[in-house]
Amino acid sequence: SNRIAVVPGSFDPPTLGHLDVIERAARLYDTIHVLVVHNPDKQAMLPIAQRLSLIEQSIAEAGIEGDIVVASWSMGLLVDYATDVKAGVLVKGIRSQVDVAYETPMAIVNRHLADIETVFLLPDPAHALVSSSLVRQVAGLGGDVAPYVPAPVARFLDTGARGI
Ligand code: COD
Repeated sequence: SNRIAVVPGSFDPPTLGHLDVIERAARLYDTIHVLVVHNPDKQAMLPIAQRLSLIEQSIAEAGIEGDIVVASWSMGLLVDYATDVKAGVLVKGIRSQVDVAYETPMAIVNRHLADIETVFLLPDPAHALVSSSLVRQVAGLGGDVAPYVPAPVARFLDTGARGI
């Protein structure tokens, strides 16, 4: 259905940019599935279960309303999950030309594979430069990530998640 959307990502860790996309997608669709997907192109920092828990806490603490399912997926194609939950749309954020280049072929393949449309949201300028990889770098070097991430993520990264 076009009233059900999947908002997929690595969310490693979830950032304020992610939360902005989630909040806006929740306003656009009746039900959204925030889906944590393992990205084989990236070296992971947090286990999937930890990312799930941080997203759930962040959504709750930000008071984001709507029918929001948080789940993870490692069983194959992203569109297989979307088809399973009867979602007709994937929602992604586009920060730059780099994101456009990365997302365009995936959007075309996902439409051909399963007739799933991809809807792109432009970021809020306040969060346009925030990325999980930036947060991983700053956290790894002992810097303060509080300006870039929801409070539950900042607390978690502060209290020893850096593997010390
Ligand atoms: N502002 C707005 N949007 C943002 C921001 C920000 N500051 N930061 C990130 N976003 C957006 C990203 O553009 C993306 O849309 C989403 O939030 C998630 O970002 P990440 O970095 O957590 O996740 P990615 O980019 O690693 O994406 C992982 C996916 C699993 C979604 C991606 O790899 C994918 O779609 N894979 C498809 C797997 C598959 O089925 N392959 C076969 C067919 S192509």
